[in-house]
Formats: sequence, structure tokens, C-alpha cells
Amino acid sequence: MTNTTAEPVWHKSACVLCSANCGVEIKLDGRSFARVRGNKAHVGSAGYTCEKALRLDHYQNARSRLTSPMKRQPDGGYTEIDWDTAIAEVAAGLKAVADTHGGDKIMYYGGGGQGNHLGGAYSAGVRSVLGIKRRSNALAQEKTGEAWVEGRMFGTHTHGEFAEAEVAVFLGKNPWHSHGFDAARRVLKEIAADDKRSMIVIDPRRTETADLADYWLAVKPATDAFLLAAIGGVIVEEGLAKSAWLDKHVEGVAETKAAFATVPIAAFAERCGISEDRIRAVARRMASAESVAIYEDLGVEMAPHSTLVSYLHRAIWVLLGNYAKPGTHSAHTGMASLFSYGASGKEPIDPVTGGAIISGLVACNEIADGMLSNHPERTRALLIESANPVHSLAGSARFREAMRSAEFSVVIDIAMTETALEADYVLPAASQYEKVETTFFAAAFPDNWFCVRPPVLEPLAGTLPEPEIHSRLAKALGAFTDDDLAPLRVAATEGYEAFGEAFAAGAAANPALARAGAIVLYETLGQTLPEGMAGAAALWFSSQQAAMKWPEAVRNAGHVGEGPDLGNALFEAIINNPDGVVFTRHEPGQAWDLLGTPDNKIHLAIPELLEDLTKLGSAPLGYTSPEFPLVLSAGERRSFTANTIIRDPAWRKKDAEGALRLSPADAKAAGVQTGDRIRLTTPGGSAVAVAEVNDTMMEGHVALPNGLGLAYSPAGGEPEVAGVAPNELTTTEWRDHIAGTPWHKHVPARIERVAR
Ligand SMILES: Nc1nc2c(c(=O)[nH]1)N[C@H]1C(S)=C(S)[C@@H](COP(=O)(O)OP(=O)(O)OC[C@H]3O[C@@H](n4cnc5c(=O)[nH]c(N)nc54)[C@H](O)[C@@H]3O)O[C@H]1N2
Ligand SMILES: Nc1nc2c(c(=O)[nH]1)N[C@H]1C(S)=C(S)[C@@H](COP(=O)(O)OP(=O)(O)OC[C@H]3O[C@@H](n4cnc5c(=O)[nH]c(N)nc54)[C@H](O)[C@@H]3O)O[C@H]1N2
Ligand code: SF4
Ligand SMILES: [Mo]
Repeated sequence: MTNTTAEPVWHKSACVLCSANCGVEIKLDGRSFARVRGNKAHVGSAGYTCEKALRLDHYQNARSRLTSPMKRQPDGGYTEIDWDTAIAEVAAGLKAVADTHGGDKIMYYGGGGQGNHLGGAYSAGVRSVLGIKRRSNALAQEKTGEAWVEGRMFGTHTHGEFAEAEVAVFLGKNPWHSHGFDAARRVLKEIAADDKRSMIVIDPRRTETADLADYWLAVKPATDAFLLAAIGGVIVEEGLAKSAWLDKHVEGVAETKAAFATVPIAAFAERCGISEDRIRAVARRMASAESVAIYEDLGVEMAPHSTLVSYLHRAIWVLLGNYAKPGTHSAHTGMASLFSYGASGKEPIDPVTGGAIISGLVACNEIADGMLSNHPERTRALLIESANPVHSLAGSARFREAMRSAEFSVVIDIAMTETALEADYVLPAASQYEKVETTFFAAAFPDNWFCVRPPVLEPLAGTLPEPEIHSRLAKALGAFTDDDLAPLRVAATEGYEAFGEAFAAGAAANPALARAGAIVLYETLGQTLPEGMAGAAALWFSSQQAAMKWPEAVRNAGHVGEGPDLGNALFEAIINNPDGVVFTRHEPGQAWDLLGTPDNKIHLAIPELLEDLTKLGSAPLGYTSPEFPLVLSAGERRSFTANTIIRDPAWRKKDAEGALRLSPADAKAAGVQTGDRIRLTTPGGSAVAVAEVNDTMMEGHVALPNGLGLAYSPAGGEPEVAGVAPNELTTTEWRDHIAGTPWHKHVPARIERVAR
């Protein structure tokens, strides 16, 4: 908590700007972050940070912080209201929609960003009392295609071990900037420096990661499927697959090989722009390695053929035997599930849009269209938490319109965001350094870790942590009474054992308690936890679940006990170790036990995607046109981008305006120089950006950074907007045919110089 001694104290916490969540230590000066440094004792990052963490004060102490609940007035402006009024009116507003149309017509969007997943856990109580079932969040515009493939093949999520891999492959992924695993730059440099290891980067742009690669495959945008199909074709043609291993562990090999055997290798090489010789060399390099790990990310997940690409690279690493060995891929444990990877291919269909609901999430690209339809089942109200969909989803204008069409909408955020500005009510949350927080991103094997960060500061006056907001909403909705909680409150003071028994008995006997779940833990057990830690109470349940699912692995990680005692020991460890703890420790071969398939085998053949593979040759040759001859990647990760988590543009040490990068050839053709203003036009919109002529760009490919175009008032006056908001230029209909994920990396565009 707030430092009251004279001696400067380094507060242990984590960086919230990307999913790596590096451990940091923060030195305060009042409420300012005077210094931030890497935490050497952190279980995952061991002192590592990138340049962004050092500037976290721009998150914590931004002028954009909200300090009062806000209510929209008939004239469109907002007035401050007190918390009691806000909770009563928000509860009443949501309830009115649930009573009129059914709770299933309310959508819950978001629930956490790069550093905060506890709020989402507590929202479950509010959702269940209102009957909210419809959900979506950013994962349904990036990872649902991957989840659909992984569910079918493995019944769960797998993760690559890049720190160990002999061959590391980055597919539409620039870990130098975007990270995605512990100490990414350190790992990339280690691979680059080791003659026995190789790095393969598949990216049209010569990224910072590509500069370190042994093989940079500069694919033409959106042709990864052709490249991967050709690599698979070579593996089959040259007999490189690991047959004995496949016989033992994998189903569906023959069908998969047969589909790859149909690939016209030379023709596909031509289509992706990589020579056949080089494709063969890369296939052989992967086949000769003891271990290969592949990381797919947005460059392929947000481009045409995305779900097929998610499948093809997995088929390749499976054919080459890269599962459950050090440096390959493994399924892993998780303290809580962020996202389900259990797809079966028989996903429920959204009644409004007809799209598949993968992992329980409505495809982001279908939300606004569904709300703006006349369908009787359409979403009528929105509860949005820790997300900025007006900015982050395809077609910002359409999402704004959808929000205004809602009968009721509420946003829980720390700032008056682009999304908040369309809502009926805005509830101000305490920042991620003003409450206990954690994420459920943990994806590592054989050791998996988890880090709970205690608060560094008291909540800013006028704000509340999400557990408290959800608890108040649930109470206002009549979810439970103090009488319901009384026995659990008593039991909580008697210790974990008594509490565990009382909780199990209470939940079985009283449906109100079962429904409110995590909120009940917060209100009872939470009140007995150390100061500031009440919000960690939900993790007691997660700890019990982890201990029940993987008792041996939890004990191997050093936690002692049997049954509920083991869960209690794990909970004690995680809430008392801001350096993070290893919570499960496995042996490499045990990755087979963690598979979610009924026979603990990999299921290689996905018929729908094998069919897509055999039809790939007849896919459109491109998506550009004479009117829009260029391909825009709308939303690249750079050194000072972090989604929309930091709104103050002054946090950027370079590229303050977020330049449009273009190749020297395209710049010449348009008569553009670095620093010029260019008008960028797409089928979805038009905007003016500053140009940066950049020789890492492929001709015909231009890129805008992610997270720019935010309104901010540096001196508290009229807001200013720095850079272009990428989704003012995108549209919802450009999307994957299976997962509905957007083609943000592949937007047809044209540029014109604005007169100097
Ligand atoms: N600095 C920073 N780091 C972040 C974030 C951030 O905002 N800023 N956000 C975090 C989040 S939420 C995510 S999901 C990750 C995303 O991390 P990444 O996916 O690594 O990030 P991007 O830069 O969006 O896209 C990666 C690459 O895709 C390439 N690409 C474009 N088109 C194609 C194509 O057709 N084929 C191939 N193969 N590549 C293509 C681009 O050139 C780019 O280098 O980053 C996380 N880390
Ligand atoms: N065109 C294009 N669009 C993209 C992308 C792209 O590459 N191109 N990338 C996409 C990807 S991969 C992602 S993950 C999404 C990200 O987009 P979103 O999921 O919308 O997330 P963020 O931009 O990170 O917004 C997080 C919100 O949380 C708020 N916040 C911060 N701390 C707290 C807190 O403690 N409590 C609460 N309640 N709120 C808090 C911030 O103010 C911000 O409004 O964007 C997507 N949009
Ligand atoms: S932004 Fe940098 S310091 Fe922060 S979590 Fe990601 S890699 Fe770590
Ligand atoms: Mo993301």
C-alpha cells in the first residue's frame, strides 16, 4: 500500500501493457511512479522488461482518469452522479431490459485487457443474476479461429517452448515488439547467436525479428496458406514425416497426407512469392531439427485464410513430431480459464447473425450488425468492461451506431474512452495499480507460473475496484442478502478448512450463493485477507480447482497437502508471493496426459479444412483493385503502442503520431517523402496520416500502428487526437468464413499525397 516511511520502497507489481506481464518494481513519489525497473526475482521475467514498462506512469497518472460515475444527459453531454445513484440506476436499467426482452438479450463485452482479468471473474455474479449469456471480447477477433483448430486437434490449448526450440518459427508475429512469451528479446538474441539453432520468420515486412532470422520468408500479404501448403506438400513428397511417432500418437494422418499430396508446390511457391528451393530448404531444416516451435499471431489471424493457416502450420509441426518434447509444443495447465479451446466443430450458431459461437464468444465482427438488424433475438443492452470496442473492432462508425441503438449501455473503465462516450452510464474503475490484479494468460510447460500483484496505491478518490462494483450491482439486483452471507462470514474467520466446508454446503443449499459465486467469496473470505487483497478471493476457488485437477504437478511445484489442504496451500502461496509462483511442474512426456481429446491422441485431420486445402488453388488471386491497389495492415505493434491502454500520446518517445509506413517504391510512385501528409482511403473510410518511407516494407504493402487516434486533453482542455484510429478504415464484412475474425492486416487501400 502507500509508502508511509521515509525510506524509498520498491513495490512489486507487473507491467500491464502486454500479455507477457513482466514483473516490475515501482518506486513512488507521492502517487507518481518515480521509477520503474524489472523485478529480478520474478518467476517468469527475471528482471526483463522492454522500454514500455519504464513509462507506466503515463497509464497510472493520466489526465484521462475518471473520478466519478457519469450519466449521459438528453443533450448528449455527461454529468457526474454519485455511486449510490449510479449503482441503483445501472442495476435498474439492466434489469428493465432483462424483464422486457430476457437477460439473454444483454451482451457482456470485454472483461479484461493485457493486465487485468479479476474484474471479469467477478462480473460472472452479475451476469448470472441477470441471465446474461451472450458474451464477446477481443479474443473473438483474433484467437477464435485458432481455438477452433486447437479444440479439434488437441481438445485444449497448446503452447510452444521458444526458449528451448532448435527451430523457432514466427508466423505473422513480431515478438521483438509484441512479445507473447517471457523475455522475448533475450530469447530471440539467444537463438540468433547459436549456430545450432535457427529462426524462421514469415512476414512480408522485414521486421526487427526478421532481422535476427536465419530464414526470413517475405511472403506476399495473405498468401501464408499457399506457403504452408507447399511446405506440407514437400514434407509429404520427400517423406519427411515422422511415421513411427505418428503411428503411436496421432489419428487422421493418412487423410492429411493425402490432402497435402495434392498441393501443386511450384504453383503455390509462385503465389506466395517464395522460391520452391527455399521452401524445400525450410521444410528440410524443420524436419532435421530435434524440436520445432511455431507461434502464429495477428499477421495471419487477421488476414484471408486465417483459420486454414492456423490449421496448416499445426499439421506441419505435428507431421514432424513436435509435441511433448522439450522445445516443441505442449498442452498446459491454467489457474483459471481465460478462454475455452474445447471446440468440437459443432459450435452453437448465433440466432441473430448465423455465425458460429466459438468458445462461447460471438464473433466481434458480427456484434454491431446483429444489434442493428431487426431480428427479434438481437442484443438490446451492453455491459462493457475494460475494453474499447468502438476503437478496437472493425468498423468504428458501425459500432458507435450499434451502441446508440441499444436500449441501455454501461461501460466500466478508468477513462472516458471512445466507447464510454457512446454509453448511457460510465462507471470509473480503480487502476490496475490501485487494486489486487492478475491475468489468466499463464501458458507454459513443463513449469507454469501465476503472479498475483498486490495494490501499489489506494484507489484514486471516486473510483472503485471491479470486485466492489460487481458486488454492489449484484446486491442492488437482489442476488443475495447479508443473511445469505452470514454463515460464510463466520466460517471465513475460522480458517480455510471451515470456510471450504461452509462454502460447499452453502452453495449446495442456497441457489443465491451458487449464482453469485466469486462475489460471495469476495464478500466473505475476501474480508479476512490481508489489506487490499479482498479482490483475490476468487482465486481461492481457482486454487482448489488446480489442486483437484493436477494434484501431483501442484505438489511437484512445492506446494504441500492433500485434497482441499493442497488448494489452500496453493492459494496462500499465490496471494503472498508478488514475485509469482510456479503452480504446476510436469515432466515433458506428461503433455500427453494434458490433451483434451478422449483418447489422449492428436487428431490431425479436420475435414472442413482439408477440403479448404484442396480447394486453395481456386482462391481469389488477391483482394486489391484498381481503385484500391495497396494492402493496408491496419494496426501494427511498435515500440510505443499498447492497444488503447495508455491514452496520453506523450508516453511515446518516438513516432508520436503513428506514421503510415510505406516502401520506397510506393512512396516514389505517390510522390511522397517522410513527413508528408498522406490521405489514406479504404472501402471503409478515409484519414490523413503522416508518411514514413521505410525500406522494411514490401512494395504494395503499407502499415499503420495499433492503438493510435485516441482523444486526450494534455492540459485538461479540448481533447486532441494523435494519429489515425485504424478501425475508422475497416469494415465488418471482411472476415474469416469459419471464425468470423477480421482481416485487419489486409485492407485494400489507396494513398494520395496531401498538398505540401
Ligand atoms: N508493443 C506492443 N506489443 C503488443 C501489443 C501492442 O499493442 N503493442 N498488443 C498485444 C496484443 S493484444 C497482441 S494480440 C499481440 C500481437 O502481436 P503481433 O501479431 O506480433 O503484432 P502485429 O504487429 O499486429 O502483427 C505481426 C506481423 O504481421 C505481419 N503481417 C501483416 N500481414 C501479413 C501477412 O499477410 N502474412 C504474414 N505472415 N504476416 C503479416 C506484420 O508485418 C507484422 O510484422 O501483441 C501484443 N503485444
Ligand atoms: N485494426 C485493428 N484493430 C485491432 C487490432 C489490430 O491489430 N488492428 N488488434 C486487436 C487486438 S489483438 C486486441 S487484443 C484489441 C484490444 O482492444 P480492447 O480489447 O478493446 O482493449 P484495449 O484497447 O486494451 O482497451 C482496454 C480498455 O481497458 C481500460 N482499462 C485499463 N485499465 C483498466 C482497469 O483496471 N479496469 C477497467 N475496467 N478498465 C481498464 C482502458 O482504458 C481501455 O479502455 O484490439 C483489436 N483491434
Ligand atoms: S510491454 Fe514490455 S515490459 Fe510490459 S509486459 Fe510487455 S514485454 Fe513486458
Ligand atoms: Mo490481442
